[in-house]
Amino acid sequence: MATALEKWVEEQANLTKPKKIYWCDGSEKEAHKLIEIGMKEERIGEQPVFQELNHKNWPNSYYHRSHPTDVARAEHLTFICHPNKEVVGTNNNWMDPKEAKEKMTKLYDGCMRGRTMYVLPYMMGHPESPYAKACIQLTDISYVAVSMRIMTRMSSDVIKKIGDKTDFVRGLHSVGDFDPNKRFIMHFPQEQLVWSIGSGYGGNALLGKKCFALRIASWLGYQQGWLAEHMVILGIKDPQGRTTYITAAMPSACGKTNLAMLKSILPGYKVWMLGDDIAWLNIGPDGRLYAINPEAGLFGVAPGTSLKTNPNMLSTLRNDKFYPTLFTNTALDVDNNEPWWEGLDGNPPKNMIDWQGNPWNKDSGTKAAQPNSRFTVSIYNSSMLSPEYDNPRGVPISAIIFGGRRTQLIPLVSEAFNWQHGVFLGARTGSETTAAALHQVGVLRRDPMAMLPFCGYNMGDYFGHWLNIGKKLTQPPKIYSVNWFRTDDNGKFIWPGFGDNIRVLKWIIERANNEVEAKETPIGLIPNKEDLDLSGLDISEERLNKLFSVNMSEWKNEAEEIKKYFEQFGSNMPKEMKQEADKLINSCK
Ligand code: SAT
Ligand code: MN
Repeated sequence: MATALEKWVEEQANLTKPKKIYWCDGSEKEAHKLIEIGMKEERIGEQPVFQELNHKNWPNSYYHRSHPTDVARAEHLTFICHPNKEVVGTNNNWMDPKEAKEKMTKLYDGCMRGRTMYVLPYMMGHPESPYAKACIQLTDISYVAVSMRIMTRMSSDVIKKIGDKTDFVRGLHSVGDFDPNKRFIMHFPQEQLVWSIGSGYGGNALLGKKCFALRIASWLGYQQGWLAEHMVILGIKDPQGRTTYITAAMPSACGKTNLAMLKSILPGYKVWMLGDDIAWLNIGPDGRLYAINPEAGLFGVAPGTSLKTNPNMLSTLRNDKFYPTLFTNTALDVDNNEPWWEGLDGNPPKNMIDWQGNPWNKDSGTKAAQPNSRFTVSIYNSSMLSPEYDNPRGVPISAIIFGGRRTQLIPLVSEAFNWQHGVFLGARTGSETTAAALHQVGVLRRDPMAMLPFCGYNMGDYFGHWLNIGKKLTQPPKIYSVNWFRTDDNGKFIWPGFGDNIRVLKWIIERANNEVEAKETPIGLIPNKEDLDLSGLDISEERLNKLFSVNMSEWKNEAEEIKKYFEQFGSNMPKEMKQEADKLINSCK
């Protein structure tokens, strides 16, 4: 008798009509074979799917160029499909599941003709974790199969684990013909199902990541009493040998990955990384909040990664432990057959081609690497991976940080008065746009909890869910706001950032462990001067004051804008969030 899994795979094959079906086992031997297929057999246009890079300098590394129209997540083509539009909220594109299925069935019909369908069995989370989920993705391109081996725990054991059960997470993915007009990413939360076609890139195609581990998982968490969050997880070891675990959410271009891999400049402090993108947060038996990273790899933006900004990442990328490492849409140093990107240390090499394969030099007037070019590398290749990473129960979280890029207004760090105020700090999160992000520079975009593109249900209900989780925690983490990006009157950053951010983390863990007092302001608790460790840092009293200054007339505007922003989430918005905004407005009088 065929299992539910076998039947489902057969049905999808009847629809998509691949030449053959290949069940992956997740082994290294198989990864070699898939890379080989990507180099010799499969193509995107004229291009092979993989090219080998210089293994002397970049061990186990391969290069991939995506279709030129397919270089980032396609939010306008991403839908949540639930019969009730209200459940989905104004924060998502909505489609009725029946309509979505009809539309996609037409596009999927025969889309894998002449291609191989890879069946990828993978776990999100450690297989022994009570919080882990067994998943199957089908795809028709070796790049996605290999990427999923890096990003998840892929193994044929997952097939055994699923057995004849029906409740596994399903994803069907095809690159189709890369036509942007026939590109869709459809989520069916009630069925734990994702259907994606037309893209082979990142979050559109690696369905365990944003599609499942955030959009569908946030919905599951809402039903089941846990949280799926867009957060890094790290442990900070202090000179006493104690490790305090924290999570942090930040919109893109705020240095989230650099924070996850922070190299401390304070002696005796060490950061252990547990995750750089996604955290699943569950209430433990002791009433504390426990975090696991459901992923097993890092899918990071290459441009800007250097020995200065993230030395740990560069050594991770050059580690040969886990096979393979992928570079997607970076530029290429032709003479040395090495990847290159803007912001990498040193001058651009002489003989270069850009991410589309055209000759490039610094006078070309374009970027050599696609600004969203990426590396895909196993988390096990990082020398700073926490020894607790594989702990099935996760790690107990003492502090949650919300950050954004704000050149004005928001102090370097502040602590919420309580959980509800902390949820408000998360909900107001926003970031000013940078040149890297193809929009007008310096415009504030709100991105509550950095989850706006990833919350799989009504944002108002999501805030309500956060408030409820707080009520169930007997030992809730403290909640913080950070802002590394405040500028002086000349537009220069006041705070050095990067490795110096450990000074802020130090204060946060001391507060979380009830070891220092703090100063009350209307917007939250800020450090007493003597408690922020500034040893070895040359910063004037005046600049320090500016970092922490609270200007109440500016805050009044902010509070009113936040209140207005919340209105779009309609009647599902919990009254507590409006109350917090009103409290802030009143304290500005
Ligand atoms: O492409 S991903 O969604 O995985 C990465 C990102 O855009 O944050
Ligand atoms: Mn992300």
